[in-house]
Amino acid sequence: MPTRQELANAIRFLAMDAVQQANSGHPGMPMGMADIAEVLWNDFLKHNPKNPRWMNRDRFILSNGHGSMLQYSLLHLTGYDLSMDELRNFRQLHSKTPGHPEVDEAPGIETTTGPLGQGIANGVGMAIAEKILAAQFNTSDQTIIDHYTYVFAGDGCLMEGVSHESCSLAGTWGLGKLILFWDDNKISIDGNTEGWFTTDTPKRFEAYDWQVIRDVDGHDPDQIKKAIETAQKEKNRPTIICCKTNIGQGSPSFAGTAKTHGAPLGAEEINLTRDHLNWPHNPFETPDEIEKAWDATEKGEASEQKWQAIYTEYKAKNADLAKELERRLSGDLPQDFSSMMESFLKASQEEHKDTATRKASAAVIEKVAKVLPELLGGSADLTGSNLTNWSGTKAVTKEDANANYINYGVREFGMSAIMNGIALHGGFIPYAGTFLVFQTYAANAVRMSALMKQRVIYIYTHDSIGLGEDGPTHQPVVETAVLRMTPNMSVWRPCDMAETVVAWESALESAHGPTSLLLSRQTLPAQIRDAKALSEIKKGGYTLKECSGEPELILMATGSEVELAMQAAEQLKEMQVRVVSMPCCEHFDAQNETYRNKVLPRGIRKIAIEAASSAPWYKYVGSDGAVIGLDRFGASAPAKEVYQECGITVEAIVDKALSGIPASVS
Ligand SMILES: Cc1ncc(C[n+]2csc(CCOP(=O)(O)OP(=O)(O)O)c2C)c(N)n1
Repeated sequence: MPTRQELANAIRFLAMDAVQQANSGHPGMPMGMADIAEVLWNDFLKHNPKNPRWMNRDRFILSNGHGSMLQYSLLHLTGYDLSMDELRNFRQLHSKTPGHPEVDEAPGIETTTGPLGQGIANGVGMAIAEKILAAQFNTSDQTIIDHYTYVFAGDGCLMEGVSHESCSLAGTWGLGKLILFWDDNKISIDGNTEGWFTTDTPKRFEAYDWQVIRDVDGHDPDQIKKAIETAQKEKNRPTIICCKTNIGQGSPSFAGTAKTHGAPLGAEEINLTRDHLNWPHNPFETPDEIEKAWDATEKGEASEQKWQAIYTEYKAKNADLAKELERRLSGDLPQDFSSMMESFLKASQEEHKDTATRKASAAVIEKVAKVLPELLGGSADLTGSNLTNWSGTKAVTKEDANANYINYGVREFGMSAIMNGIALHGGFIPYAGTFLVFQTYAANAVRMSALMKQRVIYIYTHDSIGLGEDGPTHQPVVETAVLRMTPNMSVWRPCDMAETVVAWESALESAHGPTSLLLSRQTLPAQIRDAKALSEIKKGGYTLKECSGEPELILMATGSEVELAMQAAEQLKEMQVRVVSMPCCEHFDAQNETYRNKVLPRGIRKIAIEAASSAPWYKYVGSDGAVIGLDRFGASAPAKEVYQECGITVEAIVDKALSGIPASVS
């Protein structure tokens, strides 16, 4: 039987060899955390390498994702479908081993990590998802959802503010099955952290109401094992295991220094390390007996089968619950969902009621939440403004997780990264709100939702200068454009109730990507639509008001500015003016060319109106068109006056239309 040290050394050498071969990467962290990983994966982690999607697997997250070779080595060694060739191809194009772990590339990667700190927040999201799902589906005599979430994190992750936001919440929620390993090696890129990270981390986590296990020697398997056992015994608090480690452990010349953090050790040093650790094997060669000892396929199958037996019984006793659980985990909406939404859309159009689109969104939530128990709502302390709650809202508490709403507190970044974790866990469609202007606080987590193609629904209310008196600190300018420029993100800015219904439906049906719903604080008039226009909303852009002949001018707008375009068209009676409502540019762009050319024919002058950065509109209006946008900060005053001040008015549209002067911005 190989020793634990030898098992851990297998990780060390794979990491060193792969980084050397790629001539880039981070060997120090995998070498430093190898012993911790060895104990966790061999003695505790419940997983099945042959079925990485097993619903009750423990979740493992490498928040310090730069140490990706640690995770790739573990996946390879334990028997996931990740060959040695993939390790040889570390960081190469189209390999399953990109520089940082990416979900859906290698099997067994639970989340994409690399932006430090967010992995911890993803872990908090997965752990709260587990707790809620367990409360909803376990019965008094059968436990089918019951897994741990293990997170590895370094000093960098803990320096990041998002770790505070999310770990504070984890303590409040009492996430007893969340276990965080802190790689306390006192090294980050700039060197020894004594100049920039002197926080008393154990005290910090005690203040969050975590169980803190201090001073564990991260190279002593017995101490690590004992710490994990202690962590598992604590049911009501998350645990942080503070592991003292040596970055680059095993490297005779560089261990303990920043030199091992992010560069190959070099052939000479690797050879010295081979001698030092008594590892007489070639690069990428792991001796059979060590490979065998690592192989977790049999143990994994047995573990899943044991669970499967319980689940089979559960299914027999609770057929409906099991069916619902499977539906929720598959991400499918109930069968009659789209027909329900179709009738709802028709009724909304017929009702023809003026409303703020945030209120329209609340009405949609009220309708859909009743049939979608997977909806897990929330707000960053703006529930009364975002209107993200509904009559059946029940907030998650430490004592009662059988709930559907999360009061995230004032933590936009944490909220967004936690929602990513919830979506990745499965069983939920997370949505949550804040003001659009605070989107930038959370921007990198929103970007990660898009990169990971997760169904996360962002409710961004107070979407423009139309919010009025709160002034320019609260009035978004660039956010809409930035969201639109984000790949895989759908951005809807509806103009009334009917468009809000379609926006929500699209967000819910968008199983492979996030959606941002940009909603007005102020009341907007309901627009008149015939059946054709109503059915075309989902195309993202459509003719809302047609002229009698060939249009001479097309006014295009979104959200609150659609009404300005409609009024301007009224005043421009002498001209043939078409009004196009464009609630979702991404959906419009995805239509075929015939449709796009029909709505926005070439050669016809176009003016786009939106109270946000003008940049996204030039591709539509062309060189002879114009954009009436907002390329300045707003002002503090009643909404109407701010619109006047910023030059986004019916008169400005009419002037621009009549002047016929091409392409200038307000
Ligand atoms: C948000 C974010 N900022 C910066 C980086 C670049 N970066 C990668 S690793 C690292 C230092 C991390 O230090 P630590 O967590 O102590 O890792 P170790 O040196 O122990 O490997 C930095 C700044 C990043 N990946 N994410």
